[in-house]
Amino acid sequence: MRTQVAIIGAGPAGLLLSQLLHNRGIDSVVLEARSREYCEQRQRAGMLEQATVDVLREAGAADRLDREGLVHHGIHLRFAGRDRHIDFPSRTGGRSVTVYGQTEIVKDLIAKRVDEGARLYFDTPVTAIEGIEGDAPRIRFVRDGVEETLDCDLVAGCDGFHGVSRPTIPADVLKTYERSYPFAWLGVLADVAPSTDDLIYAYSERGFALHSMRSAQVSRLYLQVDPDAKLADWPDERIWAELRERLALPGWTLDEGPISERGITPMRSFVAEPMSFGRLFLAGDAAHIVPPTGAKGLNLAMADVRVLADACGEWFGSGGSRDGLDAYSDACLRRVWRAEHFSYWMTTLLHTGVDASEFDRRCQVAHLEYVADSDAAMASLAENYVGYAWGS
Ligand code: FAS
Ligand code: PHB
Repeated sequence: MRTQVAIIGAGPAGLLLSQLLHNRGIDSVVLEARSREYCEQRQRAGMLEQATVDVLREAGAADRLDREGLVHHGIHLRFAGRDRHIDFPSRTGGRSVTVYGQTEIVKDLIAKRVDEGARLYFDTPVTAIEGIEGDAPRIRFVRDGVEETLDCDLVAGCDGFHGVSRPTIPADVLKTYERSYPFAWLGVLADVAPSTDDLIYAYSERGFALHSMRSAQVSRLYLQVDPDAKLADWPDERIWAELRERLALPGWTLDEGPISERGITPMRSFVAEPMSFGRLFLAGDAAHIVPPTGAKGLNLAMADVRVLADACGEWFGSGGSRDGLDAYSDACLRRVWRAEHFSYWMTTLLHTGVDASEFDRRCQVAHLEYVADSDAAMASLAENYVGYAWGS
């Protein structure tokens, strides 16, 4: 088999890249280890920056997003019996965000790629990437139990944190940066109308809680838990009791309902540099991970892919310029590091480690008070949350 761009992974990064390349007349093959059903039901992100909405529209994959996405004009910071709503448009020159589940983006992109006859193969794990330092990379993969090969001009490593792409970059070239956190998130989907208009980010002595949503009928909620927490220790009653405690505000009640999905996500900050080597280009979680507090993971992946698609357009186009590909890593990393810092800042602002001292806790509340009472601080949070203009 042969193609121009071999894409490893059919998460949001790989699927969007395949569509953007197709729109630029560039052929690709997507190889995905898991099943289509697994990819479509995997509960993850839910908050889209405007730039992400724009690139999905550019890809021609935003019809349902435009119908069903929930535009949000701010968030609530809730702590010490206070609730401060931080408005985005008035603090960012009119910008907002959209709530639309990553599962829905994956479904929309898969449907479009299949409609357009894309070579998109599920249950097809890549086992090796060869020849990235030359001009004829080769991918080895397994399909129906048989090893096959795919020859290509470029390889896009969109295979997430645990994929095979990043380790293909030589150890003496690759540099990684990492921070782990002494807590994780327990996330649930509940069949109950959200009890809030905009998302609530709540700091409490008992730990962080987030009230998000997926639609007018489905709530998405998260609790800070210990890093080694087990779902078995969190029956529904305990989840709702903890959410009620941590989100509590005089005069406000949390509506409960049947929990349909639950999962525990570890919290980590991670960056791999460079994001490219020879003919291999990493995008999305294959290159970087952020704690979900800043709602940046999915948005970073989409931003990487837009840069890569433009660079591929230049290289495969009439000009044949490799400038965009050579600049890819640095162009992405500037945005990645800004999102890494914001995600770290939001996480440490709102979470207390179990071993936090009284001094730490009092400083944290003072920091929250400052953010809630300072227009400058709220403007800074707002402009980071709604996302950065491309290339900034
Ligand atoms: P993905 O991990 O989504 O996709 C990679 C794909 O590559 C997978 O389908 C995998 O099966 C495939 N793959 C791996 N190895 C392969 C191989 N050898 N061969 C072929 N295919 C292979 N972000 C937020 O903004 N908010 C959130 O609340 C949030 N929650 C999250 C919860 C969890 C449990 C996780 C893991 C992540 C969460 N994220 C969140 C971040 C998440 O949304 C990612 O940023 C997003 O999925 C990144 O997309 P991709 O880079 O496409 O990687
Ligand atoms: C979500 O809706 O899944 C979500 C929203 C905002 C976050 C994290 C997750 O910061």
